[in-house]
Amino acid sequence: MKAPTRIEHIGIAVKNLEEAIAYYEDILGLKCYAIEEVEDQKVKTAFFMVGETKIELLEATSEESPVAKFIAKKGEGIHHIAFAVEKLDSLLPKLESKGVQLIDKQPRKGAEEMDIAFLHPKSTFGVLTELCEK
Ligand code: CMX
Repeated sequence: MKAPTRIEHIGIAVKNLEEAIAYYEDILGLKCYAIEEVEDQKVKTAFFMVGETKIELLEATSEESPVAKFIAKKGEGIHHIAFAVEKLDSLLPKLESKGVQLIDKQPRKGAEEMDIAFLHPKSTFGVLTELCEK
């Protein structure tokens, strides 16, 4: 596989988006440049640029949201890491043939109009991994 080109973003699960945004802006001095709801993922997201990488804050919009389940089980904190990749659609079957458990067998649309696919944390040493392509 061609190696990922960079860490696209780090996803952080929070209970309250507004309170978390205030921390990143007022204490760390970053600027929230976008807030977006991703309906099919049942999350509201807030984005910050840090160099080439983004921080993506995630607040659940429903109790069935993966983020709500994550917080109920593990509490707030780092939820996933997202790598920028090329040719995501042809990459997924290659990963599957190497034994990686795919959550998404086909790329789908995520925040910021990216094509995304998740890999199951059980096959990635405990880290929910997102692959994304602009
Ligand atoms: N990181 C690491 N481990 C995780 C995890 C995470 N974010 N989420 C769940 N797990 C672990 C659980 O702890 C559990 O482990 P054990 O079996 O050892 O207890 C196991 O995975 C199964 O978890 P679960 O609570 O039973 O939850 P589900 O199986 O229903 O779902 C997952 C788990 C990863 C498949 C699901 O959360 C998912 O599909 N995630 C991808 C989509 C997503 O997270 N979207 C939100 C972000 C949207 C965006 O960025 O746009």
